[in-house]
Amino acid sequence: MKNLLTYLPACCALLMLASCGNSTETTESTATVPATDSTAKYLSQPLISDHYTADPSAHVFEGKIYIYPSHDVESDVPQDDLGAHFNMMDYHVYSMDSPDGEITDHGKVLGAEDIPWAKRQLWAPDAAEKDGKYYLYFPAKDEKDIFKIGVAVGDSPIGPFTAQPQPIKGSYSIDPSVFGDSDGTYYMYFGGIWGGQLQKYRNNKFEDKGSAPTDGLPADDQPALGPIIAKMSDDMLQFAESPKEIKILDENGSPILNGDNARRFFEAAWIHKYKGTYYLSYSTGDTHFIAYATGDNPYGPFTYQGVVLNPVEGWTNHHSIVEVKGKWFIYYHDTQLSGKTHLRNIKVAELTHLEDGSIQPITPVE
Ligand code: FUB
Repeated sequence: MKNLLTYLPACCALLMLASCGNSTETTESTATVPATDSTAKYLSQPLISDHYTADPSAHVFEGKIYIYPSHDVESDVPQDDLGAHFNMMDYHVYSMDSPDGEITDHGKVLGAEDIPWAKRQLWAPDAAEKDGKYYLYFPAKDEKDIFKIGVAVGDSPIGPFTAQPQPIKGSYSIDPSVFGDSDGTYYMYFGGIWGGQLQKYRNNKFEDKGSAPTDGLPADDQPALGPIIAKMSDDMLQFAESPKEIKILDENGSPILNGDNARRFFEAAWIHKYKGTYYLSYSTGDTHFIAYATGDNPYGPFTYQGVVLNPVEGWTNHHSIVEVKGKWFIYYHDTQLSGKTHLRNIKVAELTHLEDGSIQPITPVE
């Protein structure tokens, strides 16, 4: 009975989705299903409602918005604190002419079966364009259940993408995001703690200190782990340097500490550049914020500034920030359609930089 009740919201959502008609490749940006919490007031409605999507990385390529999310699926893997139930096996690509327009599902562009080294858990991806080629970056667990980051190459933003036979040399952990700076240099930011395994590494070396989510984390009065950055090689297929840890500092110039859960880095690093300043935004994980810190170069250090996105419905919070025709938007996800942490739906909202360069915090649900 308990199982049935647990699955009921998702089943209802799916039944209602089915009744929305033949779930075509194109979906209206206005959801036609009711909220799982009928009293909740959502800032935005799900962009996709015929399957589950999360961790949306949005970019403008060739004048159009392309979105590269995770493809959430139900699976028989039991829930745990390492996120084993996030057992995704493929990626779709979506496009929109404008953030308030229709969204087009371009279908599956890469699956675990196409990636020689990947076994399971295809988590949050990102994409980049260079010289007319498109690169889809993704984390996945290998045969030994260790997260690595791979890349697949295509000739168009919607693929098809062909995976490289091996993961990027020296890559580890999850949540790659690739930022192309105005001087033509590309950098990958990556890393995530707990199930994302970042706490198992120091100075790029694997040091397994146990299997609990917090084993390997610094003590609470020590600097928190930061996201990792590496410059990409000219061919975008490898790191051009040894990855480095990014420092996130507080207002006094001291490192944010591991015990400062409301401000320390957890996962989902994303960079955008606004008026010459680099904005590093990231999820604080168990406190569920998208926070941001600013710096004057891609490597940081970055100084904590505040919250971009308050907690969404669901446990995870993961976003991207993109400029579209002079306006800024945040793509994010919540669990409005399913009520389940691992079955999410992507959304979009406008983001405002205030006169002083700070970001006006967004509240996704009230
Ligand atoms: O989607 C799986 C994981 O959940 C992502 O990699 C994390 O950022 C979190 O959103």
